[in-house]
Amino acid sequence: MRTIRLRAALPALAGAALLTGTLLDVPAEAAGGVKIHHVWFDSPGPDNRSNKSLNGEWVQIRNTGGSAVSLKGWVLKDASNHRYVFPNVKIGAGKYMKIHTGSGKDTASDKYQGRRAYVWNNDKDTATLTKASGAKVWSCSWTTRDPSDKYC
Ligand SMILES: [Ca+2]
Repeated sequence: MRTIRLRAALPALAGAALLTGTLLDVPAEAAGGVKIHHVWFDSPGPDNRSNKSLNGEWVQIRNTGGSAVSLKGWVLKDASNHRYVFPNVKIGAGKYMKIHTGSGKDTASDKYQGRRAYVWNNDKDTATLTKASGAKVWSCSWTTRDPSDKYC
């Protein structure tokens, strides 16, 4: 009897496991994907607005998902709504991308806002990443309690 019961129970268990797996996959997918990983809000050295100093200020995003994500039209903005709109680019699975404040030549891993002034406040600010639709993807805040950078 015990064997029969076990055999009868196995398909039910397998079904439960499949169902659980399906239910768990939804939040797992939502949690995976693109996030703000690291913000260097206080560039090294004096804030002299040199291009090097401006580029020492950046936000690094990371794609924790298993497939490339198009960032076309996505927006990275500060608390004062200074916006950087992503061009038609993708971030590969598992890849990192830094968005620098100053000017430079965009590469797969480094993008440049082309600004002549700082964006990310050294005392406190919030970096927010949204999709083109405006849907919030991630936000990261810091204060003077944080050093010159913040892992999000
Ligand atoms: Ca700054």
